[in-house]
Amino acid sequence: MPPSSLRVVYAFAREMHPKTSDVFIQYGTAGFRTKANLLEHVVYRMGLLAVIRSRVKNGRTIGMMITASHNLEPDNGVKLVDPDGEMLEQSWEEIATRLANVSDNDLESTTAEVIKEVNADMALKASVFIGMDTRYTSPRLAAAAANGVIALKGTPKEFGIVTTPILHFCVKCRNDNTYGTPTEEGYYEKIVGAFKNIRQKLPVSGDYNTTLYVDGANGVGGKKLNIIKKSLDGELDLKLFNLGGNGGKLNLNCGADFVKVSQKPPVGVEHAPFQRVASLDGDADRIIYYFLDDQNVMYLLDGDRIATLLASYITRQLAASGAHTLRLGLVQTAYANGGSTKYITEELKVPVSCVKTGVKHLHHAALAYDVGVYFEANGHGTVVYSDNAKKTIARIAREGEPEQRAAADLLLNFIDMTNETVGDAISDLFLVETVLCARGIAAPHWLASYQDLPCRQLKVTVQDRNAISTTDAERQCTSPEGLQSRINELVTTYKDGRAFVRPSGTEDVVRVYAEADTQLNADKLAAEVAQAVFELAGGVGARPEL
Ligand code: G16
Repeated sequence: MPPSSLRVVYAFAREMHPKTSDVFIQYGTAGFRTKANLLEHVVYRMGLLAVIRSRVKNGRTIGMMITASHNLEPDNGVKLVDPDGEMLEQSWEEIATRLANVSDNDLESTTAEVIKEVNADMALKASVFIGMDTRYTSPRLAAAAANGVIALKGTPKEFGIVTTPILHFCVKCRNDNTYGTPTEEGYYEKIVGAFKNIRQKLPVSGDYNTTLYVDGANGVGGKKLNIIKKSLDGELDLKLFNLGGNGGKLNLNCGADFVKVSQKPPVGVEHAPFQRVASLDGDADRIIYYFLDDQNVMYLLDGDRIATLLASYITRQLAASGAHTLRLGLVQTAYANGGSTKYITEELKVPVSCVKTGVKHLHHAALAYDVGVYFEANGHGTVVYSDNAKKTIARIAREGEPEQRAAADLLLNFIDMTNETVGDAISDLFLVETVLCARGIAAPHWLASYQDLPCRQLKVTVQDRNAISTTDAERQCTSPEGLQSRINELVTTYKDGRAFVRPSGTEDVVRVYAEADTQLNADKLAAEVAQAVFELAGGVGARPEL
């Protein structure tokens, strides 16, 4: 494409998606996220960038997802998906931020600059897959995305309303046809098909029962499970709640983030004692389990629990199949409960690494293992298998001793059931249900594997959340001055105390995490740290209360 034809980039921007706000916006933990009415020009520009990225990747397909995932309804967002279905390469985040913030008048020249900088061959074809969540603002933004793609003569393909992980899956399949078929149906065939296959081999046993309640967060995940439910032939009896009707609002007092952070059951879900419930978030890239006992006390089975459940099952299957050379490792963030990390290292004897918040960081670290299990405590995670692991397991399934073959064969189904591109609530749900069924256990048994330290998460609003900077996988805070030493002082006054603060990359807040020996102490420590943030980092609004 000759540079003169970039004129259309400016024309589209001025005519259809003008920049109407001067609020600076940054590519954060999972793309751009803010109030939906501030995003149209940003999404249009990301359409341009997706085309450039596709050309830099030799015409391979790039994904664009319109979603603000766990955020409330008035927000929206956009993120780019790389050809292997992974999050956008981090070095491009700065380019994305630059392009999103220039004035309309500078857009044409900045686009030309970026093309030159990344050495994109604009004569190549470019392909962009676009998906969106159920927010009422999403269709308009998806149209802006498509216009961005068209402005640079790329080919957009719109998937309509899909979960974020379905879009990641389709991008991967489009670029690697050995992974599956790049359609929503192709996703169901692979993930649900593998679950049904595995169920043929693993009869229901012990205390496991096939009924699962699901909190759909009034988002897209519940709707897709409603489609899947019809094909499950009783292998799993899904009872679905919060499907978006009856006035239920997206992520409001329900969904994985609400359940994890508030440590309360969601509204809109029926409860039966000891019945396990899976809570999804708005775009179904996170999942949390919980149950209530006969006194209505709630027990949370969060991302750490899911990670340990999956890691221990895979470890056993690898041992049973004789694949001793394959190295399994687990990746967590600073939010991982101290109880889980102790259990992983001391009981499971699995290597564990800690990285910064954000699936992009976890995913990358997990690739260092033959089998990398990664989960954030908030329920965002999956398992990735190296080519070597897949080949080794497939070889054993063909050539091993009969018992080894059976274990390897189950693992192959397990791998097929896994969406390796990103954390996926639906795929994770089937993985968890498979392991619980294989072990013949109910949720209380799962919970008993280790004890969590009581913890609390809070949010503090400050003038500029970037006043907080961190190091050591966000466990230490380097600015503002004096905050870390204050946190250190506070932590030492509590038994088993631990706390950290970090700026959110998806909401305009500073997050505070604390754990201690009792819930009361964890709550107090979190509140004291929140006050320190408020005082030293320019808090606005009401001072956090003790
Ligand atoms: C996104 C990211 C997650 C992250 C979460 C919160 O989740 O994908 O990795 O843990 O935001 O991030 P922060 O604390 O920076 O706001 P989701 O489900 O909203 O896409």
